[in-house]
Amino acid sequence: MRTFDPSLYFITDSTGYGEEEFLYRVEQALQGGATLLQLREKQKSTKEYLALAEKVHAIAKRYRVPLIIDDRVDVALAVDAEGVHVGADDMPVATARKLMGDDKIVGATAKTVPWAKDAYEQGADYLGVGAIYPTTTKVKTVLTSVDTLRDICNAVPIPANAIGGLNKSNLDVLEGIPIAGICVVSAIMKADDPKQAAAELKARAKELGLWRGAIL
Ligand code: TZP
Ligand code: MG
Repeated sequence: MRTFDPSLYFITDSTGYGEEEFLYRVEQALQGGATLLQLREKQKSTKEYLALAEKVHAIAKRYRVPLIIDDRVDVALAVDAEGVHVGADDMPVATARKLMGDDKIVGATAKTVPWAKDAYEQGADYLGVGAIYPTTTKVKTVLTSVDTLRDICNAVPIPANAIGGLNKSNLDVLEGIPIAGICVVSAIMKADDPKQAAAELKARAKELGLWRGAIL
């Protein structure tokens, strides 16, 4: 498994942006300090997903930030991305691991302790846990309590990140929970200034000591 820093995990959403604006925002987020990047596309054809993934990967490489592809192992392998993220409706973690190999990052979604343990046992390198708050990002999810988030962090030895509705003003609820970092979509993607938004999130999360579990 590659080493990675999940502390500020930026997940993209190209909805509503032309490609140039989208790629600019991704780059701004990396300049602002995002440490891990996920390309998340739900509407694109395979051809479109691949083409965008290649462009995003070229940018991410310049900032030495690993690129994770959401849902699609084939797209991840085709662009030699650093990893893939699988959820409940995607390929099982063990299958993704088998196809990706041991040198790539395989992330998984987990909303309960048994689910988290199962993902870990199947070979997941990290977990995304949420939604902590209601989210405006298009996603099929339910809320996960902060108590469950804590239990998951304590139940598995891999980094677990909080996700869902997180922004610089509502991270206090995560204080004292041994997460490895935070995942955000809109707080950066839809910000007036994505670079500043990423930098502020990073500063706030550091203030709260949310960096403890990071794999560096
Ligand atoms: N999984 C759980 S919540 C979520 C995903 C992909 C979306 C998070 O988006 P936002 O905009 O940071 O609430
Ligand atoms: Mg998925």
